[in-house]
Amino acid sequence: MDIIFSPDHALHQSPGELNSGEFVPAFEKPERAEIILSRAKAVDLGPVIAPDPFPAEHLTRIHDPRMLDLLRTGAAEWAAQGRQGGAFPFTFFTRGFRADRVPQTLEGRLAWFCFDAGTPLTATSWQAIESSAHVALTGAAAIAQGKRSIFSLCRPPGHHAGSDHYGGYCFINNVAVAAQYLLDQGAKRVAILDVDYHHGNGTQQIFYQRNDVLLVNIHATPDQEYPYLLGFADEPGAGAGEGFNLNLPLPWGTDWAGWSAALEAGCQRVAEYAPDVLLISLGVDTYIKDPISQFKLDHAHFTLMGERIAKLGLPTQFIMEGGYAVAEIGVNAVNVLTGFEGR
Ligand code: OKP
Ligand code: ZN
Repeated sequence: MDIIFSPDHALHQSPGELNSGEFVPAFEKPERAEIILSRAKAVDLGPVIAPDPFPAEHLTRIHDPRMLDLLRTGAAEWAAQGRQGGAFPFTFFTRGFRADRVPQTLEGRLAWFCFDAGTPLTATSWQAIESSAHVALTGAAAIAQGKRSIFSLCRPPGHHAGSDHYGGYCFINNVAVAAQYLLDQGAKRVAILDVDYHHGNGTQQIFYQRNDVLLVNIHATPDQEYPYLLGFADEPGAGAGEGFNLNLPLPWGTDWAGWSAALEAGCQRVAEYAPDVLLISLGVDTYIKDPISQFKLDHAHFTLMGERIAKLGLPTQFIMEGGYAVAEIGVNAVNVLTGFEGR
């Protein structure tokens, strides 16, 4: 399986995040991608290929250009105002605030577009953010040209980023950009299976009213877990999209028995949809030792996950999302891929 990877991911290095009332070192750090890449090389997964450049219109197909402007220039503006560290919001947009005008100040735009205190912009973040989207697009282009499987080793991740909001360590929704690219290249139906521990709220928001993208999400219930505000079972899609969003929330403590039952249900829905292409939002923070998660999957379960996905028999693009047990993240992510390959 070809691996799409850019060393530019390391240009995004979060200075830290607010966690339980304290500013702590970021969980989403550059070592994550390097360790996955090392493991992929160690098992000879396939050639490592650099991303191609793509025109910005592939990003504006999914995202508000004003949000992309903020991601591109916000950190420089922050520094020009004499501030150190990453550009974080201090206030957050919510019900009751003016929904009809995007502010002009940097503080106002951060409040408008960013939804949490864990997703700072630094001086060189944009290059990493854009390269991550290009890693997804390059993988999608390979699938459009007939490849049966691809691993897009994206970093930073993307599934929490919506059309006009970002957070959860995510800036551009890489899997959504890839899905739209595949549709633009002629695919009629694309399925996304999100196996990250956290609900992919951004991906859901982007495709909620559409039936050309089926989204299946397996995740910790928002009754207990981030992102808290979306990802419940009673979110079937709306309008033309009704029936094309399937949330499979699970409680803290879920082990392979519970998780694999949800995977089975999700795979059956994907098979019924009969997509042209399958995209996997591949988070491995379901791992038992993940530092911010509460599921109980172990190394061998990731192999089984890949095997089950392979049984769908679809052209499949894996797109990296979360996973924070840095030492073990390589084994877990690559086990999904070797499981998929049946080895
Ligand atoms: C991104 B992805 C930890 C706070 C966690 C954000 C989690 C984002 C996860 N106490 N806050 O889905 O892996
Ligand atoms: Zn996650």
